[in-house]
Amino acid sequence: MKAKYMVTSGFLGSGKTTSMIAIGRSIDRRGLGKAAILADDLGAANIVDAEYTATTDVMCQSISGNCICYQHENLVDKLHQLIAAGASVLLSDIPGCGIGALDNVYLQLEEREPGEFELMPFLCIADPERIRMIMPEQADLSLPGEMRFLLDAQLNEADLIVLNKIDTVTPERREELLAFLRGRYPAPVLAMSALTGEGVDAVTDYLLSHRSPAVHREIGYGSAEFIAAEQLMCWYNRRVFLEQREDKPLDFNRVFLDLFEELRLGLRKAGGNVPHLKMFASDAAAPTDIFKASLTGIDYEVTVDSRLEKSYSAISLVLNARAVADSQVMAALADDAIDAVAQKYALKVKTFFMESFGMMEEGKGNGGRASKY
Ligand SMILES: Nc1nc2c(ncn2[C@@H]2O[C@H](COP(=O)(O)OP(=O)(O)O)[C@@H](O)[C@H]2O)c(=O)[nH]1
Ligand SMILES: [Mg+2]
Repeated sequence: MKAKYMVTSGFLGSGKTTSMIAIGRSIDRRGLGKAAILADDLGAANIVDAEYTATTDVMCQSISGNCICYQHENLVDKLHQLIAAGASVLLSDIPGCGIGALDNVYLQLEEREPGEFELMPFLCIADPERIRMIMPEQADLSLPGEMRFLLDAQLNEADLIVLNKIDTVTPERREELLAFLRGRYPAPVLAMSALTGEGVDAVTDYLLSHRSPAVHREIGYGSAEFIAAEQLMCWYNRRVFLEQREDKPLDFNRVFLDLFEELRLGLRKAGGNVPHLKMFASDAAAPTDIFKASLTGIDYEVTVDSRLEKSYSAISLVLNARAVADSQVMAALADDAIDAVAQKYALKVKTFFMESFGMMEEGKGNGGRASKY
């Protein structure tokens, strides 16, 4: 039987990773196939989503360095590896600040690997809080107005829209949000909570029983508005090893939550924001003891998805920020935030990996710029 393949889009923090895990579990639990997740992100390595997904019971692989839109051969290679390992339903995401995967992934697969995969509906995950920005109220969520273009284009690109996080809204509000989405976008709209599982089986059944028409939709990919939005974003990935100076056991949950607060303060001072800031840490000996948390904007509470049960005298932390800030400003304020908690908890900090880059910034690769003079 041909393997099924799906791409999930949706704004930063809307719940793409959580949804793929929930959908994957729904498939595996009900014996509808063998699910596998291909976690995609920008940056070279040390990606929270990939680290976290690997600790779940769903089969997974990661693809990093760039969006799956721009690495066709590598994508096809990874999909074949998952199929060889027994997967029959392949779920992958895109990094959450972008659009264009319908053309760059689905249409490319149809053209270059005809008949190889059965393309499931191109899914867009919508967050009840975030879509307030594009609803008539035009809510100001301390994010630049340019982000509205991305939210809108992602929803226009979809074959299926899923309103996620319905556990966070009243039934009346849910109906309002559904009516808005149904009135504005061409795709059918379903609702679920990837967290509680409500509606997940119905979404999964829809995805498994429908196919993507895989036709181009004009959504302004590459337009001036697209570039204006992308130019505001930076990616920051870091791995640090934190060691208590006297080798005393420490509750690292507290350290990480303080670090979130330091980063929030730094971003606020710099006039920036962070649509998604994630941290992951786990026990080296038994990766069942996990810290995983997200902040989806400086005005929100931190969501702790998993806390460490045990104390440690040293632990390795992966920190990913998808921020609205200059990349060097982000790097500097992250340094300050880490210094502050290191001082508070008497920690020695060893950085094993760090990268910080603007989405459209020059200087990421080789090559210089000729002087204008
Ligand atoms: N309350 C609630 N939180 C959710 C739900 N789905 C995801 N989240 C949380 O939202 C945050 C971002 O989720 P994630 O899957 O990492 O988003 P992504 O950036 O789109 O991949 C995490 O803290 C999740 O636990 C949901 O259905 N309900
Ligand atoms: Mg994710």
